[in-house]
Amino acid sequence: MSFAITADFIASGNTALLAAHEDDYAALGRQLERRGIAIEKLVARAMGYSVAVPTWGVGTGGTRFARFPGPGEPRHIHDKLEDCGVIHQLTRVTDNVSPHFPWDFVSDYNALRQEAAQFSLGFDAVNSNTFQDQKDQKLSYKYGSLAHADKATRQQAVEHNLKCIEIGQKLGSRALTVWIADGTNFPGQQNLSRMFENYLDAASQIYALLPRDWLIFLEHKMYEPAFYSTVISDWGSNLLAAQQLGPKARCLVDLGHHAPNTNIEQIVARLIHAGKLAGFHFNDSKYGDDDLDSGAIDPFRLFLVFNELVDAEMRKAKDFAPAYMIDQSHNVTDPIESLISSAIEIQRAYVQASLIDREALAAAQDSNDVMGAHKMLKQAFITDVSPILAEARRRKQGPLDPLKAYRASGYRAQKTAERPPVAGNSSGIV
Ligand code: AFD
Ligand code: MN
Ligand code: MN
Repeated sequence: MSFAITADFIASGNTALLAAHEDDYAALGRQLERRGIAIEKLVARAMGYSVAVPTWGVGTGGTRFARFPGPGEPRHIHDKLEDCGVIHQLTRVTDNVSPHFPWDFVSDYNALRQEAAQFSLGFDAVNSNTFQDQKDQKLSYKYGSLAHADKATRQQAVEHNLKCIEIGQKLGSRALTVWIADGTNFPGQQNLSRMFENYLDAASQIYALLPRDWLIFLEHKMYEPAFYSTVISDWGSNLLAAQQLGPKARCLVDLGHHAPNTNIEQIVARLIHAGKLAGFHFNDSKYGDDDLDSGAIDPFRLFLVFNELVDAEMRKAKDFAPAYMIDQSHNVTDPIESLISSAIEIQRAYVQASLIDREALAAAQDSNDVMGAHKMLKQAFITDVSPILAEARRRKQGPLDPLKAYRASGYRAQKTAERPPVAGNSSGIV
């Protein structure tokens, strides 16, 4: 029988922290009341929020230089689900996982769905992988996949995506996320227009076979592994592709996939306007696709993204139903700690953005009260909503302090004993 964190353990941890929490919660409640905000409404919003965890995020990540495996790493999708279960148990905000294939291939997906349900987990978007060659694969993706110059290679990549959909249907998923690494490293290596057309042709074959209630999420990324040109490099190319494919195609925003200093929240606003926002891969970065923990580097930017999202939600923007997912690489931390912390930071940004009085903000904007409008955003951002997040967790039988509970549980040490290290796995990505 493998080790698990119990409800009793969480409850007894909370007992010791309860008096201080109640004090903080009451104080914040009084402060918000003076600002005309009912704290209960915010707790309800925090309780209703959910963000999916990527199955690949619970393994230790790395760079192209090295990977330093951590103790007790998950060896396969079954261990990954167990770890994702703990993240949900301790945050009460990550009730879905986003699997990646072929990394998470198994023989029985109905059984996998049951297994996930035992951890109160469901499945979010399925991710295809045509950026690596797999063992026994007929044609190589070295020079591309859906945009490859060779038709048979494009076809192979289409078939892999169709297989992902088939698996996703068994798992209860409703979307396919497609990120391709296709691009070039040398000017002249390929015809830039033809690559895009090849991509559109291949993607439309996947689109044509999407189940009725499914969406396809197209993920853009400016560079890496291609360093001169990438086929779906930015939100412009992404939007063009999504528009050409049809209403079930939407654009996924990975926060790390833009040029430095790009105004990501404005891109989000544009995609909302077009009814084409698929959702997010949350992470944080300083220089590029760093895949650092959400809110670790620039929490204000995360907040500004949520400002657009809450605004769209409040005004009931058309076709607005974003899928929230995390996409991070945890190279120097325990991935479970990083994902716990990130999920809470994302939920925090959502609650902070919910503090804004939208009518008052619009009035300030209409009268060109620049400082007044700016201060409304800033005041929301600097409000410490931690007691609201803690209360939301407590009401769902979660811990007041998830990191403290995780460390005290001894989960990692237990798993280190249960999971012998996998030999020979030194690749940078998980
Ligand atoms: C890429 C993308 C993407 C992909 C992942 C694989 O962000 O979402 O699935 O890395 O690890 O950079
Ligand atoms: Mn991503
Ligand atoms: Mn990425």
